[in-house]
Amino acid sequence: MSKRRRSWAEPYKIKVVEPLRMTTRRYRERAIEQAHYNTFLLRSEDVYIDLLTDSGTAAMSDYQWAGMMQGDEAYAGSKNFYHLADMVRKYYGYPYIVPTHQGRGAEHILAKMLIRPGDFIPGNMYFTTTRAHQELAGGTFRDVIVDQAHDPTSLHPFKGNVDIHKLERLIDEVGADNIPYINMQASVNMAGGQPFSLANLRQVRQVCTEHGIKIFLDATRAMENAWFIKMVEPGQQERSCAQILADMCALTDGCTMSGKKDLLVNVGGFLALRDERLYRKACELVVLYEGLHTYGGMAGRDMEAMARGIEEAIQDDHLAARIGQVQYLGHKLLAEKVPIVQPIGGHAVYLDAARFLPHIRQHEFPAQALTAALYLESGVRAMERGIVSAGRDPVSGEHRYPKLELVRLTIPRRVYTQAHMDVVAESVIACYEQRTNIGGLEMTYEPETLRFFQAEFKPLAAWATTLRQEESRTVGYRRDASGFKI
Ligand code: PM9
Repeated sequence: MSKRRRSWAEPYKIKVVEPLRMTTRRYRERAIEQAHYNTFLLRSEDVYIDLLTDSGTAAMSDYQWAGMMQGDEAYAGSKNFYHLADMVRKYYGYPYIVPTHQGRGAEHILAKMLIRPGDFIPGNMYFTTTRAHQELAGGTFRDVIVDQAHDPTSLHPFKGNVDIHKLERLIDEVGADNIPYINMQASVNMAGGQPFSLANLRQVRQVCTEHGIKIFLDATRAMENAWFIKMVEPGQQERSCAQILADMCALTDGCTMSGKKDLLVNVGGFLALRDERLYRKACELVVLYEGLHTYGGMAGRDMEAMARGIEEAIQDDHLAARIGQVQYLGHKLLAEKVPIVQPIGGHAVYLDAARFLPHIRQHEFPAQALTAALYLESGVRAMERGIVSAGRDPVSGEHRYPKLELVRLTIPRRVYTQAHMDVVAESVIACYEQRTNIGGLEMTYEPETLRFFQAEFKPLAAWATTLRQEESRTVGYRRDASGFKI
């Protein structure tokens, strides 16, 4: 038999399709101006290929849709809740679950239960909603991720790892009594979708057990993290992602979950716990903020889709194709020397806006400007993950200046084909070739919390002039004998 490497293909075929709309450059100029240069404020109808997020954007299977028809919409004790709880026990191993409307609902309840004003919460890099809930509860987030995570060029295979010395230093500095838990995020989002290793999690467990500190896993993309462990960590290659996920969870005290990512559903989340006393407290809080403890803001049909999604999402062939598609796009960009975060992560390719647009200073929002430029170029929608997302320091009120100034091209699960990835790569490369024409932005409206969602911008004077000159260029997509062209 030939030893030649064989291609992988998606482990499904397509039954239902949703048409996409192409637009002209002139149309997009108006659209992005009306959206105040913030891709969150665009109408989705005006987007060609939507890589804003992998959150709630997956295509469900026929098995999941069939489950939607079996929604038990009883106020209390829906059979779908029990199915979901069984699946969480089977694959994640946590005995207690409290459904929530999405991940931040679980983060809110966890923070309210465990954080006292003045506490410190270490984590392997911040995530926007996670840190916001920690701060709302009176806590302070402390970053204990390895330094390599802040370097987009470092090829460290586990850039999601905790730096154990940083964790121990924090314990020495503030005292274990003031650290209710460490937040251990899988596939670290703001670092580029970077995994942690099982060996690192074991070390964290050891330190936390010594000091009586809990570990809460942000399991939003834990299955994708498990895939990287299987690929890279010594001794894990023959194991299934399901076995690795079980090991990851066994080392933790519970998890918060946004089911909108790994779990192939459009809405929903949960908080999972080992401790019965904490579970009872969470049940009290969920009825205040989300809904009864057997639905927590989700419809019965949505819980059924999630229960079925868990079974599908943990399959090795699904994860191979999902992450394979992300890698495919990343390698296309690397081949053209476009600066991206390496290693390529699990759910997205991250453009390194600092190296892409070195002429734009960070306080002129280079990553935000690049998302606008990419949309103008081709109708591809991406998300800023830099200074705008980082927000302001609650004490000093100053911008936080993150080392990473990134644009995230986030791939929804089971939605786009490799041909879409080719178009995206061509669009990014076209922007890269014209990068000196892209200018900075000025923020004209700034919400107090999670500003990236609704902030408004306008181009700085120099770029505004270039944009006006470009107005005569009505490029868009058109078809010629060789296919679609930009
Ligand atoms: N992540 C994302 O696009 C959606 C909202 S932020 C633009 O990446 C982690 C690691 C996440 C996450 C959401 C949440 C919150 C928690 N942890 O959006 O509330 O990536 O379901 O989850 C988004 P929900």
